[in-house]
Amino acid sequence: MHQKKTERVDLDPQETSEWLQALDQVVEEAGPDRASFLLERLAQRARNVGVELPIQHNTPYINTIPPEDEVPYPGDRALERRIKSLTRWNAMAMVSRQNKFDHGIGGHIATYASIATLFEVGFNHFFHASYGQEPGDCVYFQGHASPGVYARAFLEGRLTAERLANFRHELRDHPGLSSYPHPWLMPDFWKFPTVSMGIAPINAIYQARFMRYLENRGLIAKTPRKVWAFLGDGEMDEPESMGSLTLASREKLDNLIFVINCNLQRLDGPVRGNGKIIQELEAAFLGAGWNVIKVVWGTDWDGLLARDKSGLLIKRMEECVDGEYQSFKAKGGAYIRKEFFGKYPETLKLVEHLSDEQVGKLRRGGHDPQKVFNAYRCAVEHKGQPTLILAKTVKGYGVAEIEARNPTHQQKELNDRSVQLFRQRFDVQLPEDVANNVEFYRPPDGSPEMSYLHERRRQLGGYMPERKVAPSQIQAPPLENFADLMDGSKAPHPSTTMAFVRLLTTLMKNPQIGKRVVPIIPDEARTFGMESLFRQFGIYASGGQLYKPHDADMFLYYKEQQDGQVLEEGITEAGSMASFTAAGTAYSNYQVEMIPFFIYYSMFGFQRVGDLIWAFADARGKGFLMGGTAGRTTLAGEGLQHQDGHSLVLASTVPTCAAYDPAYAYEIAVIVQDGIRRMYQEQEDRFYYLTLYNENYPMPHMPEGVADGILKGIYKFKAAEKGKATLQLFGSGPILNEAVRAQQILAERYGIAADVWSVTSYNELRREALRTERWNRLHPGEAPRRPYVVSALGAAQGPIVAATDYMKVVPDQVSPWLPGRMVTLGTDGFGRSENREYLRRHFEVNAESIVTAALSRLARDGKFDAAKATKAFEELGVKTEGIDPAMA
Ligand SMILES: Cc1ncc(C[n+]2csc(CCOP(=O)(O)OP(=O)(O)O)c2C)c(N)n1
Ligand SMILES: [Mg+2]
Repeated sequence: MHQKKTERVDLDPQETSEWLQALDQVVEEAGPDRASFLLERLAQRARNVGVELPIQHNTPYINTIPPEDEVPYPGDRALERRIKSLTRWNAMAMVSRQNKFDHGIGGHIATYASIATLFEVGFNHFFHASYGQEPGDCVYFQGHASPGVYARAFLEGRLTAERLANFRHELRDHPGLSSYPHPWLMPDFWKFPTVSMGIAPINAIYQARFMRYLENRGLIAKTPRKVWAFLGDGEMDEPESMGSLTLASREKLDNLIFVINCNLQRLDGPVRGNGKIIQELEAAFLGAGWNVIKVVWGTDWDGLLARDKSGLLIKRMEECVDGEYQSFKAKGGAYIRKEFFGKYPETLKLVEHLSDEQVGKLRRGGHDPQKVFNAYRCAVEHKGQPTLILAKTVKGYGVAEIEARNPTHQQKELNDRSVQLFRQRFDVQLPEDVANNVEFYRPPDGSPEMSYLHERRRQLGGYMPERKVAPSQIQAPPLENFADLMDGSKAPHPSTTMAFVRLLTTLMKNPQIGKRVVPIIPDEARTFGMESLFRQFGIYASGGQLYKPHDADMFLYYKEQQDGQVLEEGITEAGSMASFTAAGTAYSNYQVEMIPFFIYYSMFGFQRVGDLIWAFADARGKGFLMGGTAGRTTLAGEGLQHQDGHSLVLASTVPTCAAYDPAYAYEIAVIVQDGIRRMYQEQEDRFYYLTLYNENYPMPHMPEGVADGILKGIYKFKAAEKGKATLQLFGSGPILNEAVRAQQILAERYGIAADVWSVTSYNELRREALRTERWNRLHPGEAPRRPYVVSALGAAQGPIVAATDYMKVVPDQVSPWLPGRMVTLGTDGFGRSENREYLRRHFEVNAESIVTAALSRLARDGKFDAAKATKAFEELGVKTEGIDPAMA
């Protein structure tokens, strides 16, 4: 039995000391590399003879880069400090002033106070706005540190004082500044929405991966470009933050640098009061295969560590938990001397030459430009792995009274005394009146600090952040290109999913735009019949295919290649969405327009990764989300967790998302073709969501003159065969076929003529109607305009029965403009494992339910005999006393 580590006692201190001395001697005489080699050999031998080795995923709680490996700081520290102090001042002034003026408007002081050095070293030495003619680095700025980014842009002369004064006032006559990084609100400035915690880390990982994809496919030039992601330590608790770490190491993304601002606090209190967040994250990232650089202590500590021969200083550093580290900063020098150094006489002695004030000011690594610079330098030079920098900082750094206090995150306003202390602390050089009135300040042009600042940015290729849009490079192929979708199907008939795969293949073969198409699939290609893409276009694999696939002798084998086009993501909708985001915003980040199609189980889209989709919209992303195996009754067998009856409802909440529920192949062709035209040719900031189903049925030939209706959301698909219709039937997706069957039953068995309409998008119909209604409301003196849904129906008579494989609220979206006419049938409630016939009967969306709903309604209107209507339920097998599926 091995002894547990905690129970181990030193049985022979003499022997221990000899081993340690031997090691010291090797280090001294042959250097650390030799020592490391010997230890490795020893470990190997130990394992071979059955000695249990402790798994070590932590290094000591000190800086990863020893002082002797540092290079001197290349910049002018004094000038950089003045620039940083002014940025701190303007950021603080911006938030504080605005909250005095407009109480409760919000903003954050403490976060930027902690991250300022981490940003400034980057701005002065690392963040490239461009590499020659090529676009530069992608920098994800920690969202609620935005005041500091604005303050710097103000110093650079890119934002006016008026603009700063209008922080969080975006709806006035003058332009304001958005609270957080939102490309939607500041399209010339912000590139990456980051403030929803967890979005930046996952998007940054996939951004770095997509950069490689574009390089490997020859679509962009290879440059030393990096992805920098500045993240909060609290933020790392989000599952999205750490969920894709191994992708980054597997893909050897040495173009990716995470900088985690470890200020030890989140909103309410300590991130890990009882532990150490830096050590926890180090272990996790090391385990995931990252290069980890810890920046724990500032230069002031180097001397103390060097003088500490007892080893007790490191021991003390290791044994304190973050809750204590927070208190040290909150309570100041005397407290630190007593509680930290005072634990051992040896450590207390180390600081006897320092005053309490000096002890209080012993800096943490993330506030020391020398340490930060060296960490960034090593990160940028590191090859073969992504790098994580763990920078220890103080939340609310330098802001008296709130430094390291639990409520610091929420602090919005500073009193006069705090403002003056802040000024002294950072030695902010300002004219007196500017200081007293807490005004914004930019030194005159030509002053040393302004010249320095501009020169640094010139060296780094321009200012950041800045968002630019490439001129349109894409022409949508004409509809005729998709003839096989337009001309109707022959047996065996396809599903809309199969029709889409044909369309995608056609698009990918298009000589002009084919190479820009990015199919993204989270391990679902076979479900959607897309495996043929693997062989035809290759699966992207940065290292190529290192094995012979077992199916190599088959036509459609599993082909991985370095310039493969398909992103086979594995089972991660969040990761796939992050790829979709990188691809759908490449037109601004790389000046290359890409057309992503993300094909997934519709149930696991909006509901699972809705926040990532929202951020995609904010980022003005373009592309097609394709919700496969859609429809609560069309996806047979799979049951409650898979059957989607509400993604269209969720899609309707995203302003730039045009959502469609097509029934037939030609509808898909029309929507996708026009989508490419609008998004790329016309450069509209919108994207598409299309449902795709797996039911096979005949695809009709596209009728004349319906394209406009398909795009706007409704067209008449099949007029009543005999007589003038006194009833209208709306259908969408495969349920349109049920409406057609209902039309037939109504005519043959009940003598009622009905028209059938294909409703491709209630969402779009509603939006258009709302726009029209708004115009009418705002122009009471002018002739009212008619919403499209009303004019499309024209003189069509009678009530409307709308049936959908989605919730009733989807068709109900248009009922305000069709007052009193709509009867809606939909799939509210939990799904079931069943076949389509039973599912549609259960949810009351089959043809029989449509017929009985129509008769019931006509009877209530006095247009049909009530007794006959009642009997029809029995005749057609529609239960009247069963349980309501909405709650079943
Ligand atoms: C998904 C999500 N949940 C909650 C919030 C609200 N929120 C904003 S900042 C914050 C605390 C952030 O702590 P940390 O990441 O440590 O950043 P710090 O300000 O300490 O640098 C929270 C909870 C959010 N923005 N996003
Ligand atoms: Mg924090």
